[in-house]
Amino acid sequence: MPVFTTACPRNCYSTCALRVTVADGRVTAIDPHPGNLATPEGACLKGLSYLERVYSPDRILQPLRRVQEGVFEPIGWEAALDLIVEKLLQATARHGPQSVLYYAASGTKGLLNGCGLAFWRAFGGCTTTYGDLCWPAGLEATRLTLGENTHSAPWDLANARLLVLWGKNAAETNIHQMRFVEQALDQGATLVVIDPRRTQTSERAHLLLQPKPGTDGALALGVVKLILEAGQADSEFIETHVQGFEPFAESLKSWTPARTAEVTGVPETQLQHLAELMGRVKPMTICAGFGMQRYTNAGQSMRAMQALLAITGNIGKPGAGWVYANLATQIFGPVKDPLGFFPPAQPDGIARVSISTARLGRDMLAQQEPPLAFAWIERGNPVSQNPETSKVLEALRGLDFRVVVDERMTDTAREADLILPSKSLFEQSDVIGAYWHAYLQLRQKVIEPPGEVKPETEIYWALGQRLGMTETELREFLPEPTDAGVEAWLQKRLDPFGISLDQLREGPVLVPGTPEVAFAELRFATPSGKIELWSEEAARRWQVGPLPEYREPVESAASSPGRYPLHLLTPNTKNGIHSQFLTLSVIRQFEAGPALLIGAEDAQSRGLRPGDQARIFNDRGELRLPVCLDFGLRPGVVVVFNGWSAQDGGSVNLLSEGRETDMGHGAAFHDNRVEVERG
Ligand SMILES: Nc1nc2c(c(=O)[nH]1)N[C@H]1C(S)=C(S)[C@@H](COP(=O)(O)OP(=O)(O)OC[C@H]3O[C@@H](n4cnc5c(=O)[nH]c(N)nc54)[C@H](O)[C@@H]3O)O[C@H]1N2
Ligand SMILES: Nc1nc2c(c(=O)[nH]1)N[C@H]1C(S)=C(S)[C@@H](COP(=O)(O)OP(=O)(O)OC[C@H]3O[C@@H](n4cnc5c(=O)[nH]c(N)nc54)[C@H](O)[C@@H]3O)O[C@H]1N2
Ligand SMILES: [Mo]
Repeated sequence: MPVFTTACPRNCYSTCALRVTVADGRVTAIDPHPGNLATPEGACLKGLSYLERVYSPDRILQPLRRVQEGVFEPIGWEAALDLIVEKLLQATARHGPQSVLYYAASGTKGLLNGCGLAFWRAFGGCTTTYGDLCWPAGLEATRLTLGENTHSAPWDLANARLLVLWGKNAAETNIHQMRFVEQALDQGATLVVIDPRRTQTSERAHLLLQPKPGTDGALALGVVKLILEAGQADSEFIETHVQGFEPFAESLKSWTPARTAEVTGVPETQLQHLAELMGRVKPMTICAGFGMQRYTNAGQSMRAMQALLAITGNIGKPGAGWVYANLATQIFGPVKDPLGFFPPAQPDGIARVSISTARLGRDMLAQQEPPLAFAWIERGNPVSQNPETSKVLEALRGLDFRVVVDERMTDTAREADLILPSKSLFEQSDVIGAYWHAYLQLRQKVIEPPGEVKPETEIYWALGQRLGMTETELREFLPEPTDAGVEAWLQKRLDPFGISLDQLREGPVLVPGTPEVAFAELRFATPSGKIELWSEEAARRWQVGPLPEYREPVESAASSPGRYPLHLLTPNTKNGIHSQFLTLSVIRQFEAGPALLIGAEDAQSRGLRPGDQARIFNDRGELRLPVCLDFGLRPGVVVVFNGWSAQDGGSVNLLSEGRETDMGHGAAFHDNRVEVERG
């Protein structure tokens, strides 16, 4: 039976290499691929569940047209494309091409994703979004401090003597990283976890700090001050490689242990303990997750955390450094995007890049000259995943026509006039990068698309032809709609790097020149060439202080006391990727459905018992969910995981506000306070 090399393209750190067995045109087994040294254990439950997902009866296999709310009926491709052309021409005749919104998010990785925006440019223009739901505050904070987003090879973690998993729940969101954490622990390393809740990751920790949400910046500044006072800074390293140390040290005066403890809620003894470890134990790696950069003060917090590495000289050495996101595989300029989920590139007047992803609903509603009339949504589920669901719904419902390209019925697809079926990972080849390891991988076509499914590039090709584009024009930005056409298109992009598709068919290939240890030469692509604690650019570009400073999150106990006393966190499920996988029966065995996680004291004071129905609300909306006691939560913090559908009752973004992070145009999902009552 044929066995193929491929890789999981989900928006997830691990981006596992896979070996897939195909029998009679059907995928029958998914096994580990030893060629990816970061993921030798192979797929997690989600990856294994493709055996169900790809063949699931829930999959959409033909275009569907909405006949009334919630009711869709099949429509042939010819009629579907005719209808799209009619509606596009209507919209452009009235308001011009920028009345078309093109929205794409992170449903799958791949170089071919770039064809979407290229098509809408060739169409004559569109309106699209800037920013990103996922990681940009941390990316920007890292770029400002270290000059670029890179980190040491995943396996270098095993060399750390002190490991800090800060706002990162690797045991559930980057499962393969735990292998290297375990290796470090076996060699006697100390593990610190910093998270307002206890997680599967913190079970392995020697020290768990549970700060108030959104106070990590204060925590970092307070600990820096303790390390400096103990005389444990690495003066030589600071002198040679750090910009702005003196004003930074000066700025920390007010961060006494007492004040740090009060702001963060972390007891002074624990602050002392952390400072003592960080001052003494080397090398130290900080693995920063994406959780604590979903706040209005997030970029500044991430800069403050990096200062801990700078003052202790923990950069550029084995086992030391900052592990956030590794963009080593971003090599395909000018639109550098092998992940295919960076914000659309350069405003050029044709693509009007005017809508903030974080404020999608509000900005769509506010859009004039021209107003929006038509939306094309692919690889995204904004009704579920973008902040402020009620505004997103209002904006979508106000349009004349909506097309959604997806594998299955989602909260967003339900709003569509026309749903177009999308391919699965096994049904078209593409080249994918990653953001944790530095492997380029081939997501290989191993089966034919089922039913009437067409990959997006083929949909665009057919649509382009109907709109009067010639084959020569289409070839400018699209692969020809055949397997050979796709392969030729991909090979052309790989050529400059001396990598062949045949090589990728054998196994993953490390991007040439990727270092094992990041910044080993201690050269930084910042304006000063040093690690920048003082960043003029931060101040100029984002109107924050040039030094990392702490500001209260917009919604915190201190800034909005009283009415909404509970802080709502909405992290990721272990067995889903955002809104994906959660409908599958194999996954449902482990993820029962959405629930409110609440600590015993907070539940008791509201008369709530396990299994009761709770109303979780704020000024933006409400949810009704069963109560589940969680003894690992910091008091005052409640949790509802993101990704559950409206049908499951889990539209958690009804409660969040469309609000950007302080830098990078990210979404401040966790800057969110609620009250809970029986109901
Ligand atoms: N409250 C709250 N909200 C959050 C977060 C949070 O922490 N809290 N996290 C945020 C983060 S980090 C992220 S990255 C976003 C994710 O936001 P999205 O990227 O919008 O969410 P997903 O559910 O991963 O995927 C969107 C859709 O892509 C579809 N899809 C998958 N493969 C393909 C394909 O090949 N073609 C097409 N056309 N469609 C495909 C899937 O079926 C799915 O419906 O959510 C954000 N939302
Ligand atoms: N299983 C699974 N894996 C995934 C995903 C998924 O949906 N499911 N999504 C992928 C994507 S797109 C992303 S962005 C990554 C995200 O990967 P992670 O960053 O690990 O995930 P999150 O769940 O967003 O947040 C991590 C932790 O941050 C904590 N946190 C929240 N607020 C704060 C705070 O103020 N301070 C501190 N110190 N901690 C805080 C949360 O409690 C949570 O445990 O995971 C990727 N991998
Ligand atoms: Mo994300």
